[in-house]
Amino acid sequence: MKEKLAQIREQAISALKGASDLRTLEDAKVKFLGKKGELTAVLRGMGALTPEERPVIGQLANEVRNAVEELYANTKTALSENAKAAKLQSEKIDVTMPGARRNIAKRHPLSQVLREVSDIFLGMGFEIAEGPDIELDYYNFEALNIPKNHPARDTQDTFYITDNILLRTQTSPVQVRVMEKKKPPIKIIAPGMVFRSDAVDATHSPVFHQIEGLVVDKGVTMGDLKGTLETFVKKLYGEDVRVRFRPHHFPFTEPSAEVDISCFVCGGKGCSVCKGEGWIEILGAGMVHPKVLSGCGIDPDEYSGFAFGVGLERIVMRKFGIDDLRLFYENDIRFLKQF
Ligand code: 2NM
Repeated sequence: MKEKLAQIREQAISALKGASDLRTLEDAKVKFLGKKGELTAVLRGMGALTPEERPVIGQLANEVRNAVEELYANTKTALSENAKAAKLQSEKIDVTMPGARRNIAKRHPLSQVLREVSDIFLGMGFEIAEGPDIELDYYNFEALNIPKNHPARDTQDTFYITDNILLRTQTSPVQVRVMEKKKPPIKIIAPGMVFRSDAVDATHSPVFHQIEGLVVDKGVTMGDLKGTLETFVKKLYGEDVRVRFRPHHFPFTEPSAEVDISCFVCGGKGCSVCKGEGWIEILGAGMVHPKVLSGCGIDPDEYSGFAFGVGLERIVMRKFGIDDLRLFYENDIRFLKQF
C-alpha cells in the first residue's frame, strides 16, 4: 500500500507538472483527487488494513493528498497568470498610434454655389419649383412664345426624342407649369439641369445647369426686377458690385435685358477676369411677355411679371477661377478636393 501511495504521488506530481493549460490540469486533478480518483480508491481500501497499519497509511495518504492539492493549487495559479499575460499581450494596443484617416466627402462646387444662390432667393421670399427634364415641345417652346420657325428650335441645338418630346433647353417650362396651375402671386426660382446639343469644349457642355426666377403679381414692374437682381448680386459678390442693364431680345420677355455686374475682381478697372471690360455679363432678364401670361391663363391686363435666367456653371467658374467646364463633370478627386 505504501508503494501504491508513493506511485500515485509520483504519477500525480508528474501529471500536474506536465499540464500546460488549465484544462489538462483539471483532468489530472480529477484523475487523482476526484471521487473516482486513484487516491480516493486507496483511502476506500483502508478498511482492510490492520488497526496498527491504519494510522500510518492514513497519515501517508493525507500527506500525498495535501502534496498533490498544493501542487494543483500552485500550478493552477501559475497557468492562470500565464493565460492572462498571453491574453493581455495579444490584445495590446499602442494608444500613441495615429488614427486611421477617413476621407470626408464634400459638396460638389456646383452644389455649393447652387445652395448659396438658392439661400439668397429663399431669403427674399422665393420658393423652389421643379419640373421634368424631359419636356413637351409645348412647354419648352410654344408656351414661351418661341414660334415653330425660331432658330432656338433647330434640331442642331435641341435634343428631340420625338417630334414633340425633347430634353428641356432651359428651366422656363417649369415656370410655365407653375403659372398654369397656380394663380398669382407667384414668386419662384427653378434651378435644374438643361440640355443643348453642343460639342464639348472648355466652355460648352451638352448638359449644364440654370437657375431661372419668376415673379408674377399685380403691379410688378421693371423696378422690382432691378431691385431683386441688385440684391441678389450684392449678396453673392459683395456690396460694392454695381449692376447694369443692356437692352436685349428674348421671345418670352418684353422688354428684355442682359444684365452685367461690375467686375468683382478689379472693381471695373479691367483685368483678365472681365477681359479688360470692367463688366461681366451674368444674367438674362425681362418682363414676362403678355402672350406668355395669357397662354398660361393669367390675364396680362390684371397681372404683370418679371423673369430672369442665370447659368450656374459660369458663376462657379468665375467664383473659383476654373477655366474648363469639363472639370465639373469628370469627378476627378484632385479637382473636387480643392473646394
Ligand atoms: C431668361 C432670360 C429672360 C424666363 C422667362 C420665363 C417665363 F417662363 F416666365 F416666361 N422664365 N424664364 C427668362 C427670361 C429666362 O434666361 C436667360
